[in-house]
Amino acid sequence: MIAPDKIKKLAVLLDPDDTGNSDFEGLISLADECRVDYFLVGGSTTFIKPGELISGIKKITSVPVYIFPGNLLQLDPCADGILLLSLISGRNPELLIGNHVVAAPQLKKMGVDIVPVGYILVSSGVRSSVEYMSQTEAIPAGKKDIAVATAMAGELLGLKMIYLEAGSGAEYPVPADMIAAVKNNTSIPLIAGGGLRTAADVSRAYSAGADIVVLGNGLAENPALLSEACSIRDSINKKGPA
Ligand code: 1GP
Repeated sequence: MIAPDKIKKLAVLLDPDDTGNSDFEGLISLADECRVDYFLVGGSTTFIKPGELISGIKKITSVPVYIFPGNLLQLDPCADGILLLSLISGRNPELLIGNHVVAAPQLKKMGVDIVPVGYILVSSGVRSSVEYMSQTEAIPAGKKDIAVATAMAGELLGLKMIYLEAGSGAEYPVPADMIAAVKNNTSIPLIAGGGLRTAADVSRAYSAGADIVVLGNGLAENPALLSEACSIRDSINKKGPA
């Protein structure tokens, strides 16, 4: 996944719990037409196993599907890969190493692409579901030096990507100056997500240095955002690296 090839990428996050509520088929077809780069499946408050949704995605498109696990119930061999998240902004040992120990034998057997990711939660003002579910504290949005040091530590520990996360449905996305500071001080690919609702939000995240932008709730509120985000990605990629 996600080679450090300087090409901006777009990922769509689908939560199996929302399968009955949303027009996922329409969204998946649109994502296929727009040549979205990845689907992420999962979430911190997901209670339904992801297998059925992953199979449904695979009937419609060949876009790779990565599990974005909020808990150990969300592992599934139908996926192309898994973001092996270590919640490095927090100090919950289960989410730093405990769950990984439990899952490791199954992960090895699954034979899918496993991407070790340093997951950094940033506060967007209101306490997010992921903060509550993970029993961790987010880094304050104004403390970019802490986010940078955390990302640096993740890179030094050998993690392959950093995910700067404001939390699903966050009121405010991760500030652009924090994205830029993390990007300028690390050399692994950077994912940004949480609370991105407009084309301007997407543009700002890419311009600040995000290699991959993740859209979730914003698409349910405004499906047109998907093609707008793809156009922004394509136009930046056409211009080439800054
Ligand atoms: C959440 O970063 C993802 O983990 C996407 O967030 O649903 O707010 O787009 P949204």
